[in-house]
Amino acid sequence: MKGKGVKYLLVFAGLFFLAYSLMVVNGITELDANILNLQPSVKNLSVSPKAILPSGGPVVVNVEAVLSDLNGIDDITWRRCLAAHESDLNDSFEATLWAKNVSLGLFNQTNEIEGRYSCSFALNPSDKTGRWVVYVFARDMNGLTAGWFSVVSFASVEGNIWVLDSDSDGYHEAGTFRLAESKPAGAYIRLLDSKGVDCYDKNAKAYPGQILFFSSHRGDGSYDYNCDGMQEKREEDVVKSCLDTTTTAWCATIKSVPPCGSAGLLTSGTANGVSCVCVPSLQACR
Ligand SMILES: [Ca+2]
Ligand SMILES: [Ca+2]
Ligand SMILES: [Ca+2]
Repeated sequence: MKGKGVKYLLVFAGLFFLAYSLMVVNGITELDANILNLQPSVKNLSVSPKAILPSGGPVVVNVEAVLSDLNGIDDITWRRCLAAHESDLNDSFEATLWAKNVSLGLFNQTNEIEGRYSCSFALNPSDKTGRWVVYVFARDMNGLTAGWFSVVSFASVEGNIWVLDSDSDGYHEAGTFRLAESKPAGAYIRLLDSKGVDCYDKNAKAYPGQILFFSSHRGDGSYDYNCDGMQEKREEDVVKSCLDTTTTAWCATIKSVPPCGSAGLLTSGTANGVSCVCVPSLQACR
């Protein structure tokens, strides 16, 4: 009975010591965080787009960065996204003008000491072209700072944008942008040299503004040769009759306007002083 009591006492003493040790350890850990003013850190995730294509309107640049501070991310009290044109920066990356200055917001907290932050700003047609330096900046409660730089090329790539013109009619296929200093392999032309967007890039006779009519489809079943989205028939009127020059007999009356590419119309012209000849022709369209 006496031996059992000692055993319980020892187990109790052991548990108490273990709990006390954990409290001390925890206490020390918390004490460390409060005493040490650790510097925040900023790490690059991404800036996109890195090169901005010419555009008639503003282009939004999205920035993502990982910020961490061993004192906890709540310790980071000042977070900014800054961007300056390179001509406004000195050699030590101090800007005389940060033309873009927006706050950096947390969107995904990884853990107590780290989170993913993002910001976005717009580059407008009125902004300077060339290189822009993006600076993500963080400062903690104790005034310790950290930052990270990246570069965005704005509208300086205009001459290096290539587009496909497979049928060589001078009009390019939509959505075929390539960025390259020299001509990529294939039927690429500079965007600067393109006359516009082709509606069908496998037939050089089909392009915006085509004035001619054709009696066979352009290659994909459509007769829209002038790229206006419609298939316009050349002959919309029903030809009533026609004199056959061989038999000098009147041809049968045409009852309806044939569809594009179909026979049924009588060609017009002058023969023997008569204003038409009786030869069936195909409906042409554009
Ligand atoms: Ca083309
Ligand atoms: Ca074409
Ligand atoms: Ca058309």
